[in-house]
Amino acid sequence: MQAWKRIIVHADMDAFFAAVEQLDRPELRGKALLIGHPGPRGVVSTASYEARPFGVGSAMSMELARRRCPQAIVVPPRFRRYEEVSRRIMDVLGSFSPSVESLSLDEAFLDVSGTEALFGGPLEVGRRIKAAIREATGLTVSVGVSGTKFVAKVASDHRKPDGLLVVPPEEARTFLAPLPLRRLWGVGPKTEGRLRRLGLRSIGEVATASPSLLRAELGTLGPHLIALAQGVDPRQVEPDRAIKSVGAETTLEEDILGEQAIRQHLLRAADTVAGRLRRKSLVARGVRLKLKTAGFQLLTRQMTLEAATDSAGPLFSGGLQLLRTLPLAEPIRLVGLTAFDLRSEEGPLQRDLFEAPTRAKEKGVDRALDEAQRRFGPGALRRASELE
Ligand code: TTP
Ligand code: MG
Repeated sequence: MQAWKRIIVHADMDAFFAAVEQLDRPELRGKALLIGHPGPRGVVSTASYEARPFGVGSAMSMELARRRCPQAIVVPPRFRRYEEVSRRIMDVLGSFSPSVESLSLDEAFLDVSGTEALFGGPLEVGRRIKAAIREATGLTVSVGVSGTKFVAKVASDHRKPDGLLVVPPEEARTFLAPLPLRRLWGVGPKTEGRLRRLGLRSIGEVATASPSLLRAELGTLGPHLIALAQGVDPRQVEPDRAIKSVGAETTLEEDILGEQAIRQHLLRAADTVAGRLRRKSLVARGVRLKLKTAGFQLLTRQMTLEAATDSAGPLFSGGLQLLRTLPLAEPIRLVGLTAFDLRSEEGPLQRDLFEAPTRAKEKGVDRALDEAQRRFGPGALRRASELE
């Protein structure tokens, strides 16, 4: 048996939008659903598996879908909810590997090479991912595991819904051979037509086709398709670039002296940073203060907060605590505050079970500030403490 050089997982949620609706509204479970707007111009985002045997699915006009499946219940989409569930899914995937590349709300690649000691071999890691997603969201996912992105993706689709298929690298070519041309990445209706005119009818036939013939017909796409058909795909999983920190700093028009003066700028920076965190649905556990003296000396201090936050209050108090540890004899020309140690707000580990009762109120104030800034521009509203 050939060793696995890489273990690539592709995970794709089953009937994602429809499954979330059935999760949230038990009366919809087991029913044919069309997710989309009911009007004459409406388009189907997805159909529940109960509706699919009627020949309805994504991107079809709602009108046609309703004709084909008149008993289907039409449910308008709730994107914010799907995003929320998606964040939870991506957090779960992130607990299996730092190398997660999300392709859409419900789909991602993971490179889990080298995690065998932790999560077991290809089949075991697939099982664990499925169980962890079900546990965290109540939803089913289909998972494909192989040595390349392409084969992992085809494999996840092969046993949908709730599927798990492992294709060892040495079996990839045999696995792909009988599949239709359209399953090759980069083959749409046009390319399919060209391949057919060359007498090719399956992926297996592309795998053994003459490279020069395919190059003449398709240019560089030709050899690329042959490689894919042979199960060769060098593309790496490209992890989503994580945002490491969110900061705000101001270079002052006039140097300032002393804690009172610096406080004002600190609060403003905390508000800006908190607003940015909320817009990105992130919470921060770390806060860093940065000051530059009139003599261009850089002073920085950082600390860990008691709880992760996206509110200006805790960021400001953290900054203030740090400020008090610094010698403030010299005038200051720059004040900056940075939030770090970030995670997504909806993550399973981040929810603060023992939220302080004041937090809801804090959140209300923060939202009002966000809204005012959106409507009237930055600085539209000031906290009373800032005006003191
Ligand atoms: P898909 O993963 O393509 O479809 P799906 O999850 O609904 O079903 P499957 O079990 O076959 O994976 O897309 C994920 C979600 O993206 C889907 O639930 C709705 C949305 N979507 C659209 O809004 N329009 C589209 O054309 C497609 C393909 C998907
Ligand atoms: Mg899906």
